[in-house]
Amino acid sequence: MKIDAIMSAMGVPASAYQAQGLEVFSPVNGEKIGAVATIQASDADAALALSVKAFKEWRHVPAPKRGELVRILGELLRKYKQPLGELVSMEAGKIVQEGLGEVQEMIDICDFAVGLSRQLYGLTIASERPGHRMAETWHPIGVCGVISAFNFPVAVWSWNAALALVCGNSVVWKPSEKTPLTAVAVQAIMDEAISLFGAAPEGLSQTLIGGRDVGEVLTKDARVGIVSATGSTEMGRAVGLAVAQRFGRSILELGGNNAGIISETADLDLALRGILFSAVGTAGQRCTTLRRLFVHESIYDGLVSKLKELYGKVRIGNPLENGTLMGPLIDKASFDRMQSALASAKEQGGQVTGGERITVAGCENGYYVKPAIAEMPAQTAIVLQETFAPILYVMKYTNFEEAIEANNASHHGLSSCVFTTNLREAELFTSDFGSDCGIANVNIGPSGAEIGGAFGGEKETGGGRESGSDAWKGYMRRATNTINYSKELPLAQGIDFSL
Ligand code: UN1
Repeated sequence: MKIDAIMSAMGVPASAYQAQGLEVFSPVNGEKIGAVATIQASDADAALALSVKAFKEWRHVPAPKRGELVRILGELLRKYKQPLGELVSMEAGKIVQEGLGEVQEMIDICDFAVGLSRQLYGLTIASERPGHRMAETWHPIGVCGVISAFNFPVAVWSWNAALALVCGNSVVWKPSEKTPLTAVAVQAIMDEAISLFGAAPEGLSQTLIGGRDVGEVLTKDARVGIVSATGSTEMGRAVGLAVAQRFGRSILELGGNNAGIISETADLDLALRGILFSAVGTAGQRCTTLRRLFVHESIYDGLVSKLKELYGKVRIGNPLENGTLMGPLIDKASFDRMQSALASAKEQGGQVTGGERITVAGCENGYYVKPAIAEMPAQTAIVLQETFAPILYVMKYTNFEEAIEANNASHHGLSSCVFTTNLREAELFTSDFGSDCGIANVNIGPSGAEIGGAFGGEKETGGGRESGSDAWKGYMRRATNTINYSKELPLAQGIDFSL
């Protein structure tokens, strides 16, 4: 079977994916592709104890040396890019190009983290007192718990793990129950990296496959210094509250109800291509997927009719086959949610094109759909709800400031974009009065972010930042040091405390 070839190419033993426990069904055709052993919440205790022990050793390893482990991981990911990308495609249902892209993101963040391992810079601060020096130093926190979702089953782990490891933390990963096979494969690759590295403590990076209760251990146990969680807003609310309850730190990357504004000055060819990839790509199952579109009334009819034409040309089918652009939804529940959202859209005055289930030969049990365009009279309740499916709500606007307001009316604040050739509009969109999202793009869709920028967003998106820029600071604790190298003890604030 194909899965055996894929797994053996990465050195994953059959016992790891043909075990007893959680059964895995491919969204491509509904076939069972493996089963993995799971743990109970009670077993997580030992894993955390080991992780704490590993952290205490790992923090003694100099950061550039820690970077060496991540460099080896990046090299192995280059070596296994093809099989791992295909496995992502089989288990998550995204097209192979996007499965490979996801592994590329892993490679990119490894490279970034290796460079970072020599750049965990702190500040030197001017002291108001003579003979004093102030500094800001950065230190590892401890165990970093990673909770990830099905749609980016491997990249999200790497964004967190690569940074956490160079920062001197240990890592415990609870992957989505929908995608445990890719987690098993990534853990095997990590284990290989650790053995090539030679001197990493046991349990430095662990994967715990289990149910929600296992994730809850990570959120509630004070030994987990940072919890980085990606998933629904509902999940993030539970995680955020549990972690806050014990004053732990959380990095939350939750939903997005991302919008695009298409100005009357937009380069329409560019805009159409941008809309298509970000609304239809990954079958609408990225948290950065384009879900709401505000089109200037003067170009609305032409743009929407061209968009419908393009939608009709999207090759929907087996994501493992060359040339396919859109694969299936992850499961039946996802399909049902899409259908109910489309029914609500109609009830709320929308005109829906597409959205029906289609049969793909050889993949009859997969949930394949036509991507949907819902032309809405206004931003109704359903438009303001994130549905993790390829539904694009399209609306007209007259005034650019109103379009920005409409963009910001979402409860979420992850990603956004404007297509315009008007400098004023572009600058306004990215200004203090512009998009309120963590990502605000010009002449490029809202999805497909590079790892070099900080990734995350505001409001119900959770506020966390991962991957590039200074997101590494989220994985370290900051200390302010005041050092007195004088023979006096002057007090700050001008206080005289002499006897
Ligand atoms: C996600 O869907 O969880 O911007 C993240 C993008 C990717 C990340 C998506 N780099 O589309």
